[in-house]
Amino acid sequence: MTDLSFPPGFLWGAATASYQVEGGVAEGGRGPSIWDTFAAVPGKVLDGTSGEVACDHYHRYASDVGMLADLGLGAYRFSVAWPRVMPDGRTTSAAGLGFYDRLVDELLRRDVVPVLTLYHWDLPQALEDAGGWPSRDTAFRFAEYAAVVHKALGDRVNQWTTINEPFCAAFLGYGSGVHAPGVQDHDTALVAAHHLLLGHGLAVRALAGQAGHEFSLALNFAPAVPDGSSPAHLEAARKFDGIHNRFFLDPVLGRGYPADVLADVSHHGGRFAASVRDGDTDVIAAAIDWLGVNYYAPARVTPLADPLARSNCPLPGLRGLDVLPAPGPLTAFGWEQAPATLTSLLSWVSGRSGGLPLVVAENGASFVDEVTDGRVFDAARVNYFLEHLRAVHDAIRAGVDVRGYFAWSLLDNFEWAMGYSQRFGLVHVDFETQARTVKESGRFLGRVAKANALPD
Ligand code: IFM
Repeated sequence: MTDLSFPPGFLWGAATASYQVEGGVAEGGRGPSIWDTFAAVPGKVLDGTSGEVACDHYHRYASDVGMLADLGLGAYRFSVAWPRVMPDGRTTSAAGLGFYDRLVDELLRRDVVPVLTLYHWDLPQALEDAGGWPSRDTAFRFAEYAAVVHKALGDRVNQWTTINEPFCAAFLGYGSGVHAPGVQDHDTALVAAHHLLLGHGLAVRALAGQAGHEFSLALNFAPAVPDGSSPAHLEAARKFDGIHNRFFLDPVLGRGYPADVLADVSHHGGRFAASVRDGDTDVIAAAIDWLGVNYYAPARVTPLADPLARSNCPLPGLRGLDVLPAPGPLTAFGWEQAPATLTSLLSWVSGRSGGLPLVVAENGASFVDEVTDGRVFDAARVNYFLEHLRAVHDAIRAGVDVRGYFAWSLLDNFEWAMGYSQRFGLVHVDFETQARTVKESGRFLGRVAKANALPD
C-alpha cells in the first residue's frame, strides 16, 4: 500500500435498499410490506409519497447495474425484499426469488460482486399483523427466510449481511414511530431490538458453514461528542453512545448488553429484560466475518440540569441530555459533515471488537442537485467523498482492517419519512421520467475505485 493507495482487494461499491429503489410493489406476487402500509397513511411521509414506483429498479436493474459497472465500481450492496420472496412472510414465491436470481446473474455478468442484505426494514405486513419484531416468533421466521434466500442464491452470492441498522428498525419503527410500523413505545422498541439481533444470530447460525461465504451485520453509528468536558458532559456522551452504539454492537461482539445501558433503560418496564432468554446472547454473538459500519454524522450532546428531564432525542433511556443542533458544514438533510469522526469511529470499533474486519457499508450525503446540460456538478458531494475516503485511509494506515467502502447510494431514492426530498445518489434520478444522469461524484468515486487510491 503506497501513501495514497488502499489495500489490494479493497471492495469499492454503492448501496441501495429494496423498498427505496425497486418499485414494482404489486409485481411477481409481492405481498405488502409495513412500509407500503405506513406510507399510505397521510402525514407519515413528508411529501405524501411511497416506494410504489421509486426508481423502478425492479424493471431497470440491468441498466442500473450497467451504470455501476461502467463507473468502475466492483461491488453492489442491495437488499432483498422479504415480502417479494415470501408475500405472506412464510410461503416462498418462485417469482419473487426470480427477480434476485436475474439481478445476481446480471451483476456477475458485469463482474460486480453481489453483497446481499437480507433485511433493510421492509417486513411483510402479514408478519407485523402477527406481532412484528416485538414478537419473538419473527426472529425465527427471519432465519427461515434467510435460509430460503441462501439456498436460492448461495451458489453465486458469497457476501451476506443479515440486517441493516437494527437501531432504525427497532427505535424509529417501534419507539419514536417515525418509521414503519409507527409504534410509539420505548419498551416495545427495546424488545424489537432484541428480536432483530436474535434474528441476526439465528440466521448466521442457519447459513454458516459454506466455504467462501462471509456473514455480517450493518450497524449505524452516531459517535457522541460532548460539548464540554465536565463530568456531566461525559455522562451525557456515555448515555447517548450507550443506547445508540454499544447496545447493538456489544451483544454482537459477544460482550452481552452493556450493564450501564440496561440501567438507563430500566424505567421503561420489564418487557425487555423478560424477552432476553437463556442462551439468546450466545446466539446473537454468532461469529461474523466482518462488520458493516454505516456512518453519516456524530451527535453533539449536552447535559440538562435535571438528570431525569426528558431528552429532545426520543430514544429509550435518554434522559437528562439534549442533542444540539449540528454545527456546519451541513448536508441538505442538516447533518454535520465530520469526516475525522469516521477515522476515530473505525479505530474504536476495531479496538472494541479485537480487530474484526470492517466494511464501511454506508456513507454519503444528500445535497440539492440540478441537472444542467445533461450533467450534475455536485462538487459538495465530491468533496464529501474525498474527505471521508481520506478518513478511511487514515484509519487503515493506523492499522484498522477496513476491507471496503460503499457509497450511499447508487441512485437518488425514497428516503423513508422524507420521501423523495433528499438526494443521496451517485446517479441523479428524475422521478417523473426515470431518466438517470450520472453525477460528477459518481465519476469521481469510480476513478478512485479504478485507481484503488486517493487522488494526489
Ligand atoms: O437511506 C438511508 C438508508 O436506508 C439507511 N441508512 C441511512 C440512509 C440515509 O438516511
